[in-house]
Amino acid sequence: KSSDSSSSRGALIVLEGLDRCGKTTQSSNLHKYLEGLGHSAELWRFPDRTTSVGQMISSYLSNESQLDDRAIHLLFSANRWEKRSLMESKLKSGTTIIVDRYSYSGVAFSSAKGLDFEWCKAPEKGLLAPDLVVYLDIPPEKATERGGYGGERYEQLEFQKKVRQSYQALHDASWKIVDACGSVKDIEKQLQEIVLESIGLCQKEKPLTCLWS
Ligand code: T5A
Ligand code: NA
Repeated sequence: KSSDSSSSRGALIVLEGLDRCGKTTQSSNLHKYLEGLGHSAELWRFPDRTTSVGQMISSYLSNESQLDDRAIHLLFSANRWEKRSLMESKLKSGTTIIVDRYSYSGVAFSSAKGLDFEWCKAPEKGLLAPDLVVYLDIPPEKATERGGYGGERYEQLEFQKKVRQSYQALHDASWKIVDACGSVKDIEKQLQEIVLESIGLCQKEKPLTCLWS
């Protein structure tokens, strides 16, 4: 099989974890690193607050509006569905996409509120499955000590403890758990290694699949 990178697809790389685990820092550094190596790569994030659905989510997260738990869950999912076809075409054209939060956040945060786990997973079915999920693992107590904590709706210690348990029920073979308590540089090095490996597999024509596979 061909490993010619000009005709092969990009990788879908997702970063997950509790609030303040360092996803944004790491996904941005990773994006710069891949571009520096000459890869075609984009940095995405969910919620994507730029769309009209995203603006409803943003207002909910900053406590400016109230929504039923199931309604906000479905909005988070809709916010991923509205980007699905663009995601697929980018990946097929050879662009690697690094995504800061994805369906796993959707399920982990909503099920931590007490919603049924399978009900939470259902609307994500059919979205593209990541090639790699990097879970930045931080004890909830440690995350609260980081900059800017407490500004948004879900940034509360007891809730984050439940979110961490929900995440543990979502692990599958595509996950790599990385200790998020090390230095930014240390974590960055680990990510670079596992991400390059994942991009390499996609260049060898690993098929694109859908959740929940
Ligand atoms: N949500 C999201 C749902 O409920 N359902 C869904 O479907 C989705 C997609 C918003 C909220 O929405 C929920 C989850 C969230 O509660 P968000 O906008 O991504 O999601 O908000 P956060 O995840 O909280 O994003 P943050 O930017 O706040 O946190 P990050 O990205 O994890 O962390 P980062 O990189 O900004 O770093 C936080 C701080 O720590 C420092 C940084 O300098 C910064 O001050 N830091 C470190 N300090 C020490 N050592 C390190 N290794 C560090 N790395 C970073
Ligand atoms: Na947050």
